Amino acid sequence: MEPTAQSQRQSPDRKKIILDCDPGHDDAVALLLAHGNPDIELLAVTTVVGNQTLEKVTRNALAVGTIAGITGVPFAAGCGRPLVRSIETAPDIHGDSGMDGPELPPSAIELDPRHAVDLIIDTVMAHKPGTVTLVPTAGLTNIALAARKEPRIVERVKEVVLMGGGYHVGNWSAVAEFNIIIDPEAAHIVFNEKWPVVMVGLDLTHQALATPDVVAKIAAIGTKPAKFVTELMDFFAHTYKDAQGFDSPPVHDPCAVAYVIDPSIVSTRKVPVNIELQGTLTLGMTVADFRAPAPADCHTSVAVDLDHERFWNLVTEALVNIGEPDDGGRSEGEAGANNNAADVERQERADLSVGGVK
Ligand code: PIR
Ligand code: CA
Repeated sequence: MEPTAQSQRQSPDRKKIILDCDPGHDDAVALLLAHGNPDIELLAVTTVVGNQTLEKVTRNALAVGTIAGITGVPFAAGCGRPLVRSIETAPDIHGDSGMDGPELPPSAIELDPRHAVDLIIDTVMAHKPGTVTLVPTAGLTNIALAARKEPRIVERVKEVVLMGGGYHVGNWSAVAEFNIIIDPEAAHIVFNEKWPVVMVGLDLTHQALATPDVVAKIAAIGTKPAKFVTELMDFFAHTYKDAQGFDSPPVHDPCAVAYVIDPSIVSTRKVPVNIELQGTLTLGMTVADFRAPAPADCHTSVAVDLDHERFWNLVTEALVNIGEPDDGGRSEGEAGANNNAADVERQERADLSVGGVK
């Protein structure tokens, strides 16, 4: 039987996440995936300096939330600079706005007055222990400060599933990844607290390529949010080609969300990981020690292999579920709650195009 928009509705025990991000082309896709997937309950969206200044990435987050029709989810701005180092942004990859390419609408979402660190703490403390997953897809400044300001969150958080690092790959230096190297001290704090940490690093995310057939499937959905994603991917493809010689751009951040939705899409390996803070050539390296079986108290693991087809199906299905938020198909801002004829038709079109026999 074909799934309908109805059967795509929220499951009873959705996974609660806080997305801490710096949109960012791939952060935008991560936010759309989190919002549009029926198994995720997005509790809060927080921003931090990274791909661009705090002001720019916060504006971008609000614009993505507006395009997706997100309501009832608090958005809060966090740290405007790393703990110790000076600000380093990535305009060569993400452009001057931090999310160059598509035109951005004015925000229909009002920013929460709290600092992101306080929103993270309030949200974790307001929920039962072991129920909230933190999903950082940017530098770890907010998360590190939250752990320092309210240490009780460390035991309370279910796990930290972060996009960052790489056990064999770097992108901002030969051995370091951007999200870690821009605030290595914050990363050190996060990796050394005793909460479970899943590092979804470049080893994994370089498998999440937005190939032309993937982008064509997204374009075929035909909605404004889907078109927005294709425009993001178009810009990202060009900068990734110019800066790093990729034929198709790796879409890092939604991989962390995909792991939360369905861990079977991302294989992981338990291994001790620590952050290089002293190295002259290796600052910010995520050093994983694979020499022996991981000790029993090891609380870190790294992502290894991605199921490319199922990953992109999740992204595509989320966009189908989001539908056309402006056309009246959406009420109350519940992910996947659309249930009009146009949505059913879109779902059917996507069923034909996603992962189908070629
Ligand atoms: C991507 C990013 C930064 C630099 C490059 N070259 C590519 C951003 C993405 O948003 C992602 O979270 C992470 N940092 C990948 O390094
Ligand atoms: Ca990011």
